Amino acid sequence: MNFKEKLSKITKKNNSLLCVGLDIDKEKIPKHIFETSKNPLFDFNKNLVDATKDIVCAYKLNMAFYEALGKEGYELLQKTIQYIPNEIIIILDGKRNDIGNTAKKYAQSLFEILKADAITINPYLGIDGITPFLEYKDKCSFILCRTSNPSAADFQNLKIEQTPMYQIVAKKIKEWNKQNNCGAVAGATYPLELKTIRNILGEDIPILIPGIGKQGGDIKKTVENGINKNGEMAIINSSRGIIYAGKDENYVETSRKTALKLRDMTNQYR
Ligand code: OMP
Repeated sequence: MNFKEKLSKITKKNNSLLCVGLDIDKEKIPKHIFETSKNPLFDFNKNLVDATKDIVCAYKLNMAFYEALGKEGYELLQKTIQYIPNEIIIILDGKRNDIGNTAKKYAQSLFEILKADAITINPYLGIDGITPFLEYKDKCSFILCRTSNPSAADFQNLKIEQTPMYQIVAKKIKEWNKQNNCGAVAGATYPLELKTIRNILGEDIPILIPGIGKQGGDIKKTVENGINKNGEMAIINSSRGIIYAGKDENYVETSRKTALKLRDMTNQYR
């Protein structure tokens, strides 16, 4: 099964566009877990997966949070990936890219060693840095188009012959999608840009949309502007807003409630 088939299947099964971001942070995890568990970080992830696996279409693991833990983090990343049920999409968010020779190693590491279904990459180096990722036909490469952060416009809105850079990237993504395995990243915090990106990409290219929850993106606009005509092809991510929603012994229930509410709200606007 290729990425899009897998995405469509799980989106329908769990009736969900929601992606939970497992961005592990020792400072933010409820303190009691360190007293009650021998494996607190893995147990934290495991409990969140158990509590949300019937209401999400994807989990996104941002590599920075795992790499910052050193060897322990790499093992945690692998163990968490293994624990996530096969039917759910795993996105490894490293925003990688480099010259072709090096990009090939990044692609191998993410798709073959870590077994991601999808990854995030940076388009700044152009097509030869992107090709090694697109060689994995059954996977998906989400290319940064218009990011959610406050200074995204520094470069992404610069105009080149009247066209903002992020729109040029969106057009390129469409052109690069010959094997049906490109996606775009567009932040929920910029719904107008998101709408423009969906219009450029058409119906078939998935958009990974972070920026809901802690970054304050508007859910209604995000869904309406990000989905295709079938109400699909948008993966809406929230990390801190869900996984650190609760701070006490009941954190798992609190995270589930928060995720369920977000899943249902997104469905309301599909
Ligand atoms: P929260 O703000 O905690 O929901 O986390 C958002 C997650 O999405 C983090 O892992 C970010 O690194 C990531 N992200 C953005 O926030 N903005 C973007 O434009 C792109 C990403 C991403 O590629 O996932």
